[in-house]
Amino acid sequence: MATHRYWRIAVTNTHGDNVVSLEEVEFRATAGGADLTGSGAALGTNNVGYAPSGAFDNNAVTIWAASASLGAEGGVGDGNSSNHMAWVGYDFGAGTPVDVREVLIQSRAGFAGQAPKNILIQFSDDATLWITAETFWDIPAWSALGEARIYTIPEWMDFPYGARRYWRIQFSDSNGDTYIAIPTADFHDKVGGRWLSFAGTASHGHTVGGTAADSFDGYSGSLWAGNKTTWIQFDFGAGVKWEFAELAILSRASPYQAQAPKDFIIQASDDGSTWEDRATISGETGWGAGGEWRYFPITALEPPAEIEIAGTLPAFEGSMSITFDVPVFNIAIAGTLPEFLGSMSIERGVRTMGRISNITTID
Ligand SMILES: [Ca+2]
Ligand SMILES: [Ca+2]
Repeated sequence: MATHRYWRIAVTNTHGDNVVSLEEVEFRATAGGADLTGSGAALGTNNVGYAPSGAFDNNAVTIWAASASLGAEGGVGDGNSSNHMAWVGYDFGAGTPVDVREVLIQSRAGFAGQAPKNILIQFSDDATLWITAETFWDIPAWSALGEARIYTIPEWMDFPYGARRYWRIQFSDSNGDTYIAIPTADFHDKVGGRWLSFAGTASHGHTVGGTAADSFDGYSGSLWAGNKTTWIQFDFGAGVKWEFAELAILSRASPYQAQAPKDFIIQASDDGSTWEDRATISGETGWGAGGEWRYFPITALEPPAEIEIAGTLPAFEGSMSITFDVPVFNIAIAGTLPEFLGSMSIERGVRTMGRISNITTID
């Protein structure tokens, strides 16, 4: 249960139009539950004369619409850093935060191209820092008649174990050139995901052309280039963390294929100074002449096991061992440990995760 004052739907691509529009949005606490909106205030991007309130008035005739210049390259960006994303949301009011677990989206009749294709469901406590609760990519085309669809939001517990604020690409070699050039580098929260570096700060170690922001803008028409042993990184901002599933890189087209990266390490950090390696890529040669997308998997960090002993250990003689094949970082004993002879050890070994209860005999 995680309640928040503000919730929104952020759209990073449509089904072809540079304007996104919706007839209605409902935020719900449970599947099929009542719409939580009504007593608060609508908010969102409002730049084409269709205010966010049109999405929350229970009237299909009124719409919310906003320009987002989304169509240039499948919504991954258009090179205009201030104009990537449109969003519509709701302020549930001070002191009355809500936990949204289901969202209904009603598309606009007659304007299927304005229906969302990539969306993020986000929450905030101050309407400034927005945390992404769930993403939906490559949403299928919507009926031209207008259509209501339901999206389920998982319970928000915390950032994933390996989520980090800073992500970096540390290069060590190119495909033959003195420099590496990167038109597009997208970190994806899921395999096949989409551009997410819409809010934050890019930086680089060295440049001979462009800035790292040109690599992280989701737009192939701009690029950063620097020496082949430097780095580019993205700071997603204070309070925001991501655990990524893959890095997508678009190489530079002919005659600059030699500026594609060959060897590099994907790194993550919480403070921008201490880095952990998340993926090591080597021997990436043969990039296509037209510019080529390649996708590099990033393995999620597995959290250490956490275990709770909830039962009462009986008195016994002999020894008892509890073994794990992963590091154990927290053991909570909620029951009573009796006096016993012998020894008890907790070691790495056969994996047992979760709660141990109903302990009767241990020999
Ligand atoms: Ca409406
Ligand atoms: Ca670019």
